[in-house]
Amino acid sequence: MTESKLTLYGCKTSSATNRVRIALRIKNISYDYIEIDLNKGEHHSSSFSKLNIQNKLPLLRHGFETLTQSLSIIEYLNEIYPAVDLLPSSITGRAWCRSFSTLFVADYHPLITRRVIDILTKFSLTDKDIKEWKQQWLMESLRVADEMLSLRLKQHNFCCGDNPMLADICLYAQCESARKQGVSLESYKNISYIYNICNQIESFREG
Ligand SMILES: N[C@@H](CCC(=O)N[C@@H](CS)C(=O)NCC(=O)O)C(=O)O
Repeated sequence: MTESKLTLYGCKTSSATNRVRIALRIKNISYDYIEIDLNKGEHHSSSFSKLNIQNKLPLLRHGFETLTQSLSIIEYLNEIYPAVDLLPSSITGRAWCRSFSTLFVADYHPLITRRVIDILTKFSLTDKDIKEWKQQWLMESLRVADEMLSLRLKQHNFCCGDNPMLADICLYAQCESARKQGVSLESYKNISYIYNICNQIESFREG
């Protein structure tokens, strides 16, 4: 099964796609990439709807399997390519790593997605209102994450120890979204620390 071709459908502006691409690069997995341009609405095309009824990115095809949800995709990749583990070895470590990652993926990122912004726009919100909406949820996510990290960064460079893992990937992708929306990371000391280290690692930087 691991020999089957991997194809990732994503968009270069998509934070959820970014998570999966970072994981693929850290694990040095080769894959084909198909760009689905969210700006052009290509995720609503009938051909893409046939692949993902939810019309969301990313989507991974592996052999006959079609997977959605960035977190599940990364966990799947982690299981079929176990070298360079993206989860801690202890049970509590794994639980914390998943919990921290889910904070972004389930609680905060959905609030600033295109489908939500499209609805807000229908309620006559201005561009300025929308920007403030996005910034407020990005800042709230960073505030919570920074607090959660304050107890953990005493001896380590990354969220879960000495190597970048799922939690760092999700944090980094959220930081990239924040920066694109003009949110400075400077006041989030723990996050800035990890972000700057990750930024020196090629797998994290877009490419
Ligand atoms: N929980 C999903 C979120 C997927 C998602 O919302 N992706 C965005 C791009 S970052 C998307 O496809 N947006 C299209 C839309 O909101 O209509 C995941 O982590 O994969």
